[in-house]
Amino acid sequence: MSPVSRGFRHLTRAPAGREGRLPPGQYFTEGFPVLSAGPTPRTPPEEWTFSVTRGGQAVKSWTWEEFQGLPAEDITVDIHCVTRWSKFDTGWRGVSVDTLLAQAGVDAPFVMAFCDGDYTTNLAAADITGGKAWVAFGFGGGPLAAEHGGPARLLVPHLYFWKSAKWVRRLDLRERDEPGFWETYGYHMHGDPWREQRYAGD
Ligand SMILES: Nc1nc2c(c(=O)[nH]1)N[C@H]1C(S)=C(S)[C@@H](COP(=O)(O)O)O[C@H]1N2
Ligand SMILES: [Mo]
Repeated sequence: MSPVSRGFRHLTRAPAGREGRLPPGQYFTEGFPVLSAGPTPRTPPEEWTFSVTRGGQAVKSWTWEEFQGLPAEDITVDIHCVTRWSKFDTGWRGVSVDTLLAQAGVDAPFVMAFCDGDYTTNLAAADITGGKAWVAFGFGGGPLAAEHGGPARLLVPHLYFWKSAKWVRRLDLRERDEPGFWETYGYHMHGDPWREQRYAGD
């Protein structure tokens, strides 16, 4: 689903005893493929902000320094790309979306994530609240590499990984669910790997 892809060597079955962690139609990889629909944006920290808007109206914004001061968590999760690779036990550090929305003091049933580089993806608010999603800025004990979405990306591990928007800069809360970048090209509006919601109609 992307013009840029590498690291697909060594797609295998899950290691013994861990088969149950592989959703249907997925393969196990120890690598960490990079999937980006365009060039890697590089926003310097002093220009970076993260914003929550509602219906496009400004609600709350954090500078990089302010964002680093928010309570952060270490997260270890399996991730599943719709191109069929899954990676187990990935270790991240980030701020819970619950924390961000609580500080912003807003609520709505749907969210559109906006990124540097014009990528978007749609999510139900219920899929990114209740301890299910983070804005992650760390990976593997260090900063998040630019090709993997640094300085910060959305992490929504229970949905296919295209919902985990790299270089995320804004969450817009909205009343209606509208398709983002890949969803416009026929990918599923929800994207649950356990229900194999790859394409519209799945
Ligand atoms: N901004 C942005 N976010 C993105 C993408 C992208 O092209 N642009 N690709 C998505 C897809 S299809 C996947 S599988 C993951 C890949 O993340 P990775 O490159 O860190 O493995 O990022 C998702 N988030
Ligand atoms: Mo993907």
